[in-house]
Amino acid sequence: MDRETRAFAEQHFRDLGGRLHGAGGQAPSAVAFIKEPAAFSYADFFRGFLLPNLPCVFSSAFTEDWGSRRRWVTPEGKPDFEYLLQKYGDVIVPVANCGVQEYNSNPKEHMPLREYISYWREYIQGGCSSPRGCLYLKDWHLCRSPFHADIFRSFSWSANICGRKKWLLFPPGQEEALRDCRGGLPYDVTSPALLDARLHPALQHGSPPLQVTQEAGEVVFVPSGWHHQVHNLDDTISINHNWVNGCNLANMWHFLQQELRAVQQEVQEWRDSMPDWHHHCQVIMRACSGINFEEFYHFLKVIAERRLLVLGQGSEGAQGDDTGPGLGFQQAAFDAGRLAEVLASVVAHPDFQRVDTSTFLPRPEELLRQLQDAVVAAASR
Ligand SMILES: O=C(O)CCC(=O)C(=O)O
Ligand SMILES: [Fe+2]
Repeated sequence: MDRETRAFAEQHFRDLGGRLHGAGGQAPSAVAFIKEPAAFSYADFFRGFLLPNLPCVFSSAFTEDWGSRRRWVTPEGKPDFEYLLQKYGDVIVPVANCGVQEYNSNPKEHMPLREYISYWREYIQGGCSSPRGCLYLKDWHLCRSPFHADIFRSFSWSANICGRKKWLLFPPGQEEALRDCRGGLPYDVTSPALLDARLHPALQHGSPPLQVTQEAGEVVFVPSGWHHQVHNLDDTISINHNWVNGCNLANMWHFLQQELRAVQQEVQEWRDSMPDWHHHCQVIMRACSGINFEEFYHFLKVIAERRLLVLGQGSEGAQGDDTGPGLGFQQAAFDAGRLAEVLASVVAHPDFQRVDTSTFLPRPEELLRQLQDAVVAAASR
């Protein structure tokens, strides 16, 4: 990150004044397409998409030199089953059954990849149908993914190694119009049940989703908190990655607070009769969401300490290149500002104050002070 991008980003968050970035807002009418890798820098991505929290699609030129696009795919553009079998046949893979709904997801089983590929071949030979139903190999996606926003309100990218996908993307907040009369989100936004105004009373206030057809080699960027649903239009292999950075860290913290509130509401009736009710809420939250407030602090700490180290070396001593994606001084300074804002909110949260932090090193208040000092020191650099 260069100095100008950092100044731009810091101004962006000052203008937001603590509001969540990318929540609500006016939806764009189309998803941007980035054609030329040589004409597009990380700073362009940061300013144009990460900060305003908008989706985009990268052309197949961005993945041209990926080994997986050469080795996993036949000259006809189909999955190279022989290669995949030879290379990964014994690997145990998680497979979801798309025909069975389990809450807002699908039940999963585990099997060796060779068993999955033999199913896949049988499915293709059967004209995209199999007596075993529609099985979905998670991470090497095969079928349709139910409607969801990604874990912890992370950003994600998804690259098609081969095959095509249709994406339906809803800007943050627009999922509200899809809720049923009991407040639940749909499993499938294309289901005819959504047209029933008695079941989905708010639908008339919603707008249609942004639609993207992702071709082989293209990469879709899904911003933070955008609900989406994905349909495979072909035999498809994709590689996905999720991440959190300074731009969406506050969204993650907001999401964790919502998750805790949902748990607390669910077990409200035992609040007065259970001596360690708050602790149990943290335990349940961890079981449901994968993380609790203590672990979130640890997550912040690991990220903060690396930034503090880079800032401590000064703008001349930092290892990373300020114009590239690595952790240079300007990036560390921007991140420290975002971390300080989120950590201040964590430290002030009544439920975090109930967590026993006596063995945490550094203590949360101390880490906050270090971050705030580093932000002040870096302000003019
Ligand atoms: O490509 C798919 O099937 C779904 C990808 C996705 O949205 C996810 O893994 O979060
Ligand atoms: Fe997703």
